[in-house]
Amino acid sequence: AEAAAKKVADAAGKLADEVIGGADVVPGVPAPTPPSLEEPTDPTGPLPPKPDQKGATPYSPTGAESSDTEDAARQQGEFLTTAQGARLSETDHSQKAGRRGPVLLQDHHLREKIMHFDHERIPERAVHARGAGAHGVFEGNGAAASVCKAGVFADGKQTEVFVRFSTVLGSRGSADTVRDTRGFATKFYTDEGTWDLVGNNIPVFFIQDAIKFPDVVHAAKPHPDREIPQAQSAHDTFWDFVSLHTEAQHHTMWNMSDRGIPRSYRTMEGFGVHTFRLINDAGETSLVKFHWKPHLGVHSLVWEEAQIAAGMDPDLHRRDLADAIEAGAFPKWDLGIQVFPDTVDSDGVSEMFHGIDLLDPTKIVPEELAPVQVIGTMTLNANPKNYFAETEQVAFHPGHLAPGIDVTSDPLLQGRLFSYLDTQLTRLGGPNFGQLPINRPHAPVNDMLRDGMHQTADHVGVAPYQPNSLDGGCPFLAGASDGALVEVAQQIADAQVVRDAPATFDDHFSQATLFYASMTEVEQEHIAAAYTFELGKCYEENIKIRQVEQLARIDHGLAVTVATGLGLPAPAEVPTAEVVTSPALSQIGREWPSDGRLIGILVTEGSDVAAVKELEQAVFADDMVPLVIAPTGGRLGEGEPDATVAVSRTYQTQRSIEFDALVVVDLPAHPRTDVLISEMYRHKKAIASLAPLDGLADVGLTTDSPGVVVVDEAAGVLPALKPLLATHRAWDRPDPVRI
Ligand code: HDE
Repeated sequence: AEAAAKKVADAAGKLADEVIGGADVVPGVPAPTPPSLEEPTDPTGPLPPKPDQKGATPYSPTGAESSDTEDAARQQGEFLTTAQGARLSETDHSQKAGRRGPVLLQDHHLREKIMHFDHERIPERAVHARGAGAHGVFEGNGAAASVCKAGVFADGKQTEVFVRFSTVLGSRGSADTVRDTRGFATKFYTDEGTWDLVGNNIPVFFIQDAIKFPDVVHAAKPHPDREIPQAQSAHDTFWDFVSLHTEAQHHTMWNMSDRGIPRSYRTMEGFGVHTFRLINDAGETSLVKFHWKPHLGVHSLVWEEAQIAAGMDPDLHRRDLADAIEAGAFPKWDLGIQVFPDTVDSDGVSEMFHGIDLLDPTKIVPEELAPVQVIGTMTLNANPKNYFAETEQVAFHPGHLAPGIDVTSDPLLQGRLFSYLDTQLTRLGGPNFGQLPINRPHAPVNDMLRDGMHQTADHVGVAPYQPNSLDGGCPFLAGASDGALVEVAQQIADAQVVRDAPATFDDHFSQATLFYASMTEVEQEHIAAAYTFELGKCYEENIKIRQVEQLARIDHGLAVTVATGLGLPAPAEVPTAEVVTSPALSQIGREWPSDGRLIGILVTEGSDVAAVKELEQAVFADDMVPLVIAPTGGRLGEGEPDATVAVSRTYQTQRSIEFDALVVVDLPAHPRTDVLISEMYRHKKAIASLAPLDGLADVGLTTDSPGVVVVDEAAGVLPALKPLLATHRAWDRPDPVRI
């Protein structure tokens, strides 16, 4: 082992000499100075503690020891081996009959290596293929006790979670910032069995009945002939479907709003969408809708930023999530419920609330009618160690429920209960995906499921059936008092078999009207621009005309604006629903904390390094992230060890989309930073400057523009910037060009 270690050390030394230009690389030519091997940028904060990789057991963010300490999947020993554990001395050349001869079939190492590589890919998810995951902890606050007996909600109870955020339409390699719905799926590893809350960042869905899911997805995915466009709804088949199947109009309106282009996963709300039924200790039931409320507030990109990011940084959202967690800025969400009585109304109809059908997943219940009550808080505090093992292989299922949480007859939810088991057979290759580390419950499992592809359990006993006497009757059946999942007795109507829906499902427009009417003027402008852009990408005139006519049934003014943008005649005015508003639906007009926001600090070669350092530390101290933008990489103030500042972005690698605000220390004369400032300005982001902002009239920027402040000293920057960040953007800044 010693000899081998020496060999490795020598080889590493040789490699390092070659790479950094050690002595004697070219005889007679002096060796160049080795560059510093230090990270050019300072780490932004401590990594969260991670325990050793302990075999196949999932990582535990609460530090709880798992009962399973099997070592099966662990990398053991320091030597490279075959899959069978035979040590290898060479892995660069295949065995050949002589140096120039053909390769030998007997080379097991070659065949094993290539065979495994050939099968490394699995089918991507049919929808939600692109995602990013994180581990965390959910802590209940006890407020749900009167409506739900599930232990996960008990006051102070901590439960490990794994969350996967996703886009819906794009393939695994598509961009994060496309206009789309985002998945927000949470696996709660509760003591009473795993509970999955498989939701989205939009509280309604395109369809009311699961049988329409293949239709909407086929329409929304790329055209089947050329497979264009990737990860977009801006094409004919999508608008063909949603303009014909009008129950999609409400969800489509949310997609065209700023909700379709979130600033970050950290600034998204999440929704369970369907109505669920909760059961308390006394066996009483209530109906609820689940909401996730981000502590950082709800913020979005503007469309131009989303488009730029798709090219400049298609990983913007997954990078943002991973970086924040790694820096210790753990994202948090409150989990809340809207509670509705589980009663039958005067017309003998159940699951109705203020005339809203709670079984219709295209409807919301405005928060003003049923406030969201917080029942716990989730903190994401650890990144996955292995993307494939965790984020790719995690398998969610809306039917994974803990005692106290039950489904309703929402026909969309009912169909999902079938789909999520079924799809894993293709995706994960067999029925034992529940044994994968990320999918293993943290509650004890004693099922009688046996054998099958990828079986990793070594089950004991001879009687995997019930009843039995040969295994002593084990495993035993539990009663409600032992925490068993007991079905809730429910009256199912004395009914006939039909393929139909209740009459309340026929209202496809009133809540789209409610949503649009609840938006501020600037949000309405964004919606009109989004419809105009998307329909402008369609080729078929009749599809555009039909969709504009549907918009007229939501809001005639909106329809006229979009028609004008498309060069179509204004549609006829038709009656719309009575206009009511729900202010809670708007993202603008509220103030949010500035925590976790990214602040660009723009410097030049001649900038005062001490002032930059002071600024950087002040940003950190205020729980935000400073990113210093300089002409070249490395450090500012090299040679003054106490006063150096790491450069995070160069003029070449920066782009405005990742900064929430910009601090100009000195104004460079450089075309790339001109673009930076002009985009920051156009996207209504806060700008604070220590230098006079002269010569920027071309981009519309003057020192008295809203959201632009010029300050005299570094200490004045953050007090000026934070109130501007609280509203996310300077919404009152005039639009030089429509964004
Ligand atoms: Fe999904 N959905 N879905 N869905 N869904 C999947 O399951 C499906 C629906 C949602 O990060 C698939 O394991 C049907 C609503 C999320 O792994 C698949 C219907 C909502 C994720 C599937 C719906 C969602 C999925 C693909 C109509 C919000 C990603 C891979 C009845 C409440 C989960 C997989 C992850 C994934 C089917 C509708 C959310 C094919 C049939 C409504 C967040 O089974």
